[in-house]
Amino acid sequence: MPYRDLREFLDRLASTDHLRCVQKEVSWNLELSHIAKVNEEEHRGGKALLFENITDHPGWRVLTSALTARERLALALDMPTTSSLMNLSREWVERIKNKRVPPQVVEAGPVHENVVLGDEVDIFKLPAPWFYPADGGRYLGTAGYLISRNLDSGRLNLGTYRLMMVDARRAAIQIIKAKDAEIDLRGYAARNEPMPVAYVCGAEPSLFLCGSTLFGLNESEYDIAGALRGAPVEVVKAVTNDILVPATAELVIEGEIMPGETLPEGPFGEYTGHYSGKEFPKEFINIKAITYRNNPILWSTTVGKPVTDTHMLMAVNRTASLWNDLSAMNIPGIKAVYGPPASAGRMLVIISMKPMYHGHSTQVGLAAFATVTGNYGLKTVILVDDDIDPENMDQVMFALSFKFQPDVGTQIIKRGRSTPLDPSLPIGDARYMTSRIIIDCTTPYEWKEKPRQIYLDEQMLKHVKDHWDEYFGEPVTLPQRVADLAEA
Ligand SMILES: Cc1cc2nc3c(=O)[nH]c(=O)nc-3n(C[C@H](O)[C@H](O)[C@H](O)COP(=O)(O)O)c2cc1C
Ligand SMILES: [Mn+2]
Repeated sequence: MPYRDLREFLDRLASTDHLRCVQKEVSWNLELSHIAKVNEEEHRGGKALLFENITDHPGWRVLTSALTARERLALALDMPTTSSLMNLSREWVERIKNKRVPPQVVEAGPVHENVVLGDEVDIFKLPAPWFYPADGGRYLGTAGYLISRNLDSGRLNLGTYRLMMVDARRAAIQIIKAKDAEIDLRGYAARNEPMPVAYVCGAEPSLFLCGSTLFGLNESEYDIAGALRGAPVEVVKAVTNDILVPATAELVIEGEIMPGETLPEGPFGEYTGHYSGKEFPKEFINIKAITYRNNPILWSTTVGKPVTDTHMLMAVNRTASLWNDLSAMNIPGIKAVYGPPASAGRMLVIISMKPMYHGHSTQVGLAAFATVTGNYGLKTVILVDDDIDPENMDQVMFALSFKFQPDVGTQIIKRGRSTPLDPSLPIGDARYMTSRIIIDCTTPYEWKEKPRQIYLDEQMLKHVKDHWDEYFGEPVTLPQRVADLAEA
């Protein structure tokens, strides 16, 4: 059964021992984020944290680290907690393949239990954390998403763009060039009209997972989230405009973005492990209303240095969208695709494949860069043979060490689309373009005589496993990969 709201997901985390509630008073000013970061780093993803007593903000709760562990990402997608990240991505691809489930409009929802309008609005009453020392302000939107409508097609877009509080009724938003909401904004700019928007902080988890995934410009993340969770998302009309918002959202900020009007925003400690910045002025939301549930929860993520839940969820959703795009190209021989969390699933990916014709591996590398997902900021594609598990870093290092020749195995591509947050590029406009590299560790198709890998003898392996407890008095606990490497 899909989760109705964020609370049902948290109940599931609590019942599986994945949630810790923090009752002690905690300051929004660095303390909250630092507790979350230590929790995430010291305990391999830690547990999800629900802060229930935040200085200056009685009645509010803040959720962090919701998706920092693989098991919790699996629970968010209602998958077995034993699933690997790559399995989760594969399941994602299957669930949304040729399937869209539009949202269902309902009359009313708990998101409107509390409505604050006009001059009454003061976003500094919301418990937004100050995350890192050199940040430019308090970030209200980290695990949130902006909903905007395209004037030509009418489609509603959900996009996760960071949101910094500026003053009582203004919040600056970082919508990077050519993101869907920026394209939507161009339509309003042509008419010199403000773009009505809503910003959601905290709802059923598949919405956040989709809000931070690149789909085509004309796709509504609502329809994809519906397919991913297996039921339509229930939405209600916003109070002050015609945007549809999740009926069970914890907190929604309604307002308008005026094209061309900008404010300083940032710096902010980003997922690249570096601050990014004030160098680009940003649009801002002129806030008209705030609506929230009783006993509300603000969902936040620490972003920052890998690995946080931002990196974990991007490993799953970027791998899924890249895999999905590659599948649509009908290239044979691709076995698995994996963008590891430390690369946020997007700067570096590993693809396993079986070379079937001359130039096949180069085709796969170039195809990855040409997809909607890969085109945006992907720098490194590592190609490995199909007996390497891309999620097993020992096996990937083995391939890089013993199956890779730097001269013939490397191809460099220039002038691709970059993310302006990439700290390996000089600050400024140079950050919009990146080079790319294919690191090809596959055994060349054209080699007549191929080096022979060692595989265990299938029959003897079975015999040994079957008799394991006779040798050692306990059942077999061999690593999965020994079995995977046995020659089929
Ligand atoms: C936690 C988190 C924060 C993000 N912050 C931003 C941001 O500030 N600006 C941005 O353009 N993209 C940001 N992204 C990436 C976008 O969410 C992603 O590119 C998404 O595809 C945007 O939606 P769109 O494709 O509908 O434009 C963030 C992703 C995550 C997971
Ligand atoms: Mn989109």
